[in-house]
Order: sequence, then C-alpha cells, then structure tokens
Amino acid sequence: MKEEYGVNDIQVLEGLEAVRKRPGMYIGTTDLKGLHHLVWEIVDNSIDEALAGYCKNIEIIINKDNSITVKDDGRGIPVGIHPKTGISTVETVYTVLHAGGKFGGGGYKVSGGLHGVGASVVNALSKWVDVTVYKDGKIYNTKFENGGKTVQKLTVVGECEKDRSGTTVTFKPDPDIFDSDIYDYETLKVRTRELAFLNKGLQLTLRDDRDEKDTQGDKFLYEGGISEYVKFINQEKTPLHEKIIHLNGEKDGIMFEVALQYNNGYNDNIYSFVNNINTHDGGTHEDGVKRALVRVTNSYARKNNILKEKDENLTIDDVKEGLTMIISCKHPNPQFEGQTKGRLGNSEVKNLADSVFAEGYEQFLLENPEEAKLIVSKSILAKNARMAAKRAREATRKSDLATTNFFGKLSDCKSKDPTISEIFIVEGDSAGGSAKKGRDSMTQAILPLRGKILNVEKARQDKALANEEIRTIITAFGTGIGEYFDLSKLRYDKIIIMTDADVDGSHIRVLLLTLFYRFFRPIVEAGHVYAAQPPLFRIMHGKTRKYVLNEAELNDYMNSLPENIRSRAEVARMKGLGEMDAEELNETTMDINKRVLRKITVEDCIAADAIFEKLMGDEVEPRRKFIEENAGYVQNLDI
Ligand code: 1YM
Repeated sequence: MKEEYGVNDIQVLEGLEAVRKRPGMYIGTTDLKGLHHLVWEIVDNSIDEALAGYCKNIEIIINKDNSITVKDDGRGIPVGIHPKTGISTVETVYTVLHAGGKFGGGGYKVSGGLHGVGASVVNALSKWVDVTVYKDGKIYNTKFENGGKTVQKLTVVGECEKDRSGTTVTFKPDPDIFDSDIYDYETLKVRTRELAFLNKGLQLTLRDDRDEKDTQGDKFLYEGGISEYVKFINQEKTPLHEKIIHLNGEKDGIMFEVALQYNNGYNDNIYSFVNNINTHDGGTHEDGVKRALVRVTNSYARKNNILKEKDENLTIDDVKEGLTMIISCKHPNPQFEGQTKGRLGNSEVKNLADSVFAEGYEQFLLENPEEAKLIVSKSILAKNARMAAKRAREATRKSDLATTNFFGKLSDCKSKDPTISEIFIVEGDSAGGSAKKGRDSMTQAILPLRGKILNVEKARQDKALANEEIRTIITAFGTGIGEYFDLSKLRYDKIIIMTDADVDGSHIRVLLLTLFYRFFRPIVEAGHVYAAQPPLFRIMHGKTRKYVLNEAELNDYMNSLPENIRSRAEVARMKGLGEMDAEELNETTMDINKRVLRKITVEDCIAADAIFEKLMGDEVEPRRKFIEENAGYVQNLDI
C-alpha cells in the first residue's frame, strides 16, 4: 500500500479533504441549493465542450437512488497520462483541486487550462463517482468513493463504435455533507431550460427515473436562442410588436448578444448573463445596453417630434416599462464584482454592448415606423405616470410615522427593534380583531385588510400608490419603494400573511405576493416574507384540544389515539381564521413556539413572474388553463 502512495497522491487527498472541511467555500451552501449546484458543476464541463464546438447533446438524469447522471457526446475527457501527475487525465480532472476552484467561477473557459475545476469538488463531496469515457472505439471507466478516493483507476472496460465519443458521469452526493439528498425536478428543469435558451442549437434533456411514469423527460432545444427566451417570458403577455429584436456582435473574443420585445404591461423583465451565469446585479454589459436604449429612443422621439422641444428626456425607467430583454455575454476573462459577485466589471464590454445595440436598434426603429411609434408613445405615457407616482411616493416617504393616519388600521407593536418585530397581514376585520387580542403586543403588529387589495400587475404605479391599503403597507414596512427603497429601514423581521385556507384566502395571498414581488422584491429575496399556516382541523377529547394542519396529520393523530378515546373524539373542520377566538388563534397560528410558518422565496424570479402573469395578467385563457390543469390538486376548497 505504502509504495503506491506518492507525493502527488497525498497532495490530492489533502486538497479534496479541504473541500470536505469547508464545502461552503467551494459551493456556497450545503442546503438544497448546494446539492443542486453539484449538477451544474458537471454540466458546465459538457457546456464548455459544446461551446468549443464538439458537443450537441447533454442528458441529465435523476436516478432512483437520487444519484445524478450527466451524459454528453463531446470528445470525451482525455484518457492519456497527465504529465504533471503521472496518472490519467480523467483521474486528474476528478481528483486534483485546481487553483481556480473557487465558488463563483465556472462557465465559458476559452483560456483553457482551468478546465473541469468543479469536477474534483463534486468528487470530494460525493459518496461515490463513476466516470465513463467513450473514445477511439474504447470504453474507459474509473471509480471513486468516500470523498474522492480512487477505487478503480482508469481502465478499458469494453469497446464501442469507432465514431462514438463522449463522457458519462454518475455521482451520489454525500449525505454526511448535505442537509438533504433529494433532488427537485422543477429546480433542475428551470435551469436546464435556461441553459438551452442561452446556448442555441444545444439539446439538453432532463429525465426523472424516480418517477415510473416519466420515461420521456423534458427536451430543450432552441435554435433561436435568447429570442426564444424572450418569447417564452412574454408568452402570456400581450406584445406591442410581433418581431423580437435580436442583435449580436463580437470583439476580441468577447461575444455579446441581446434580444428584446415590448409588451403592454407596466413591469420590466430584464435578465443578463455572463458565460451562462445570471448577473443579477447587472454590470457593464447591461449598462451599455441601457445607455444606448435611452439615447436611441430619445433621439428617435425628438427627430419624429413625438417628444416636443419643451419636454424632458425619457429616462431608463420610462423606456424599460413593458420591456422584456435578455442580455448574454460570453467572455474569456470575466471580472465579477460586488458582494455576491453578481455584477460584470469588465469596462471594455460597455462600449461593445452600447455600439452593437445602438446600431441595430436604430435600424429597427427606422425600418418599423409603426412599431417604433407604439414603443415610444408607451415610454412617454410611462414618463407622465412616473412623475405622478414620484409625487405620490414622496408623500408616502415624508409622512410622519407618529402622527399620520396613513397607518389606517395598523395596530403596531411596542418594540421598535426590527430584529424581533413581526407584522401579520390578516384577512378580514373579524380575524384582525382576534389577532389583535391574541397577539404579543410587544413584538407583533397586526394589519387587517378589508376585502381584496389592488392587483398591481394590472395597474401603473401611480394608481397603486393612490390605493389606501397599499400606502398603509408601504408606510408600515418603512422601506419606501422605487428609488427611495432601503432594506435597512425595514421595521419588521417577519412579514406574515395570514389568510384563510380557502379560495378567497389564496387569492388575497397571491395579490399580496404580487405586490411584494413588484414593489419590495429585496424583502422577498432576503427571506422576510412568510405565510402563516392556520390549522384545518380541531380535535377535542376530554379536556384536550388539538389542532392539525391537514388531513394527513389528522389521520396520524387519530391513529395514535387509543380506540376508546378515538371513538369519542370530536373532529371539527376550521372554516376560517374568523372562527377562532383570540386564544385559539394565538395558540395555533401566532405563538412563536407553536406556530408553523412557510417561508416565501423567489428561487427563480422568471418562473415566479410567469405564474403571477398567468394568475393575475390580462389574458384570461392561460388562467383558465392553469385552473383546469391544477384543479385536481386543490385541497380544502371551500366556497
Ligand atoms: C459529463 C461531464 O466532463 N465532458 C468533457 C470534459 C472535457 C472534455 C470533453 C475535453 C476537453 C478538452 C479536450 C480540452 C474536459 N477535459 C478536461 C481536460 N462531461 C465532461 N468533454 N478534450 C476533451 O479542453 O482540451 C477537463 S474537462 F482538462 F482534461 F482537458
């Protein structure tokens, strides 16, 4: 044994051990996000192979045991002996922690040399890994166990057709490292689809072998690339012009691409990417496009006298209303900035983005005067509304918390410490009354809502801000909105939506979520929004009162009772919050030691928006379809 272990082997094991000791350094977290991150580390290598022009198909499979298989038809990882390590290149890629293997890297690697950095990280964090390479008529295989210890060196295990090539990797995440080892199909699907949009012509397939029925899986292949992404986002919306504008350019190995289409809505959906990674804080690629968009629109509007001499220029806020836009940049040496590395810093990209966009967009406006007029007129309407909204926002900001009646029906908590304060937004005055009596008035504020709040998906901001309920919420939160938004001013750690477990209740919940998503997205992203889970059943026997959340819990509880008690237990279905008295409401839904809260997250803003649009937007047909398709899943329908 001793002789087989050289200096290299020891260094290798130390490297992978470092990853196991501090996985967060390499994959961010060890929760569900980290678990899914492993998949993308492996898929990244296949995507690089596709960007190099050698791979057309990538398949991702969730196996029955929650291990993951990734297959591609690229050249196959090189099988020869690596000059530096003296072992096969495949094994080197999977066991040597490259210097660049830090969280946040990955993606397009035209520079070479840094290839496959994530593979060794995945190996370090896996119970076992199996790598098969098809190349030159041979099938090669190597295996690792328990955090990357080689249990089978690269060996020829069979023969294949001479023209077949590719790499197949299967790995099982180590349950000692991750909180959960169950993969979520939807999470993988959203990103797989996104990768297909961002890499035109590349076919990605996702399949769930845990599900007996799902044999086909989902296939994603978009010849139109990001144009089709724009179309996808706008599918439930009403576009202002039919054609999707798609522009691209290249300079010094930097590829830049943008696709856009306006719709008649009031929100924007602008998403930018660098090397397939979402730059959620924008950066030079986004800045360049926005600068050009504002300049070209203003100049067109002036030349055609749609914007008069006395009128102020349009700003980015005006021209982005109703805009769906995808920006994608492939850069050999990207510099990511900001605390979460979500911003592209490379200054040379700004002018490239500006010039590619300006030239192409100007031409589009000239060649399509009717569409141009629609777009520019919309921006001018947006500007007028924006100025009215600004006055309204200033009013919400200036209002003095102590003296104003803006607070409407808010019963605030006594504590001014935001880290321990919570606000319950409660459906209906009667539940609001019970909540007020049952709360801990030191830390819990209550805001009762009468009826439905305004649907902000269908209203411009000025109208939304004229709505009293919405103004009360804005003032209560304390953050302001738009350019005045400041997360550090949030007055509550938890914003808890408390609605009935019926159709009206979920409608109000969706309306509130729409408001939060559109006006207070950072609050949702920072994990401050929750849904209360009021109980659905009350069971009484003797002096015992027990509340349970759903039918499954009811059955479990009933089965746990001795027969003589069970037969005498009284089960009542809770009709709504209003039915509970203050004590019951406190005990079941508000008491921090007993209640169950569900955290609302925006895992994927794009997918969330699609659902909001479906449920709340102009088009009736998608809503009808959604209801039809999902009606079967509805539990506890109460009309
Ligand atoms: C399912 C995972 O890893 N595919 C893959 C990886 C590589 C290559 C092809 C490849 C790259 C090169 C030459 C090159 C990698 N090679 C390396 C390294 N799929 C998967 N497909 N030949 C093949 O870049 O020159 C790292 S990854 F470093 F060995 F070249």
